[in-house]
Amino acid sequence: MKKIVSIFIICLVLAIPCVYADYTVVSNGELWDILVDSFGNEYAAAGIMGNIMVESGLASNNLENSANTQYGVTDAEYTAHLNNGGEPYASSYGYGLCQWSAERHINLVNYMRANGYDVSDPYGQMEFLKYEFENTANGYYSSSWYSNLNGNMMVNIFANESTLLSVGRACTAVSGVTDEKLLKVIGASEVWLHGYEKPNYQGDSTIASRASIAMDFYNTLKGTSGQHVILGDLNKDDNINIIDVKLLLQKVIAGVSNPSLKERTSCDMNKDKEINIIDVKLLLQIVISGN
Ligand SMILES: [Ca+2]
Ligand SMILES: [Ca+2]
Ligand SMILES: [Ca+2]
Repeated sequence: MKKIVSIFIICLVLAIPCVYADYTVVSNGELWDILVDSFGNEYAAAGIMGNIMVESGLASNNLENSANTQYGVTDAEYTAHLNNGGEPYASSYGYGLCQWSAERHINLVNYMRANGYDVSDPYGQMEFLKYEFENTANGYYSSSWYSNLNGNMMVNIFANESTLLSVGRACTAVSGVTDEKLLKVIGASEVWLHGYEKPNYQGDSTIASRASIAMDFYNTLKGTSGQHVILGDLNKDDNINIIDVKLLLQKVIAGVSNPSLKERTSCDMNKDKEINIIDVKLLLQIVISGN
């Protein structure tokens, strides 16, 4: 009998029509949650966000503005072109949250396609960022230890607060900061700049401006990680209801063997890194109980 009731509920839920929301819009808080989840602490998240802000203005469909002019194409039009399978003809310019350019622009497009993402999906881009971080050798800052860094070392540095603090303390481009937490943010921002982002100019003014923005993000968002992405809100309409249950059930029926970052942050109700019928049950219970 219990089985029959369960099957009846599944059929009922699957019969509900649903509409997907726009996945390409990401709030500062949401990005903060994603980065803290990916890199393990708020200093790294702030350091990365300060850099990304300068690169793209946190717009995940942003094609470098000089390419918009050169090719006479808007960010939305170029994104649609890529999503329709077109060649990344503007690849010598930056695209996306980190303004990936040249072969990294092409690698991003290939990664997003291979993993079923809209190329401008901020979750997919943050997943690519982590992938690139861990799999690509980095560092050309030949006068220092940055020249020897690779992706895994970068991950370890971000996870090591004492290293971030010592880099922040040694940073002469930013003066007057004594708070240890802010010094760690400065350290994360600088490691990101020299070890990963590597823009053409990495001098004091670049270091200082990016660290300043990173500290602003830290001061605004510290202590709020995990509060911005609504667990169980699969269609991102800021509500949890039966439509989300349906989407999760469909996902579980289709099978999720290796959950993506987006799937983990929105679907893994019991945070056991697996997405299965237990998560559907937990979400259904929340919807039924009304909270
Ligand atoms: Ca643009
Ligand atoms: Ca929802
Ligand atoms: Ca789970």
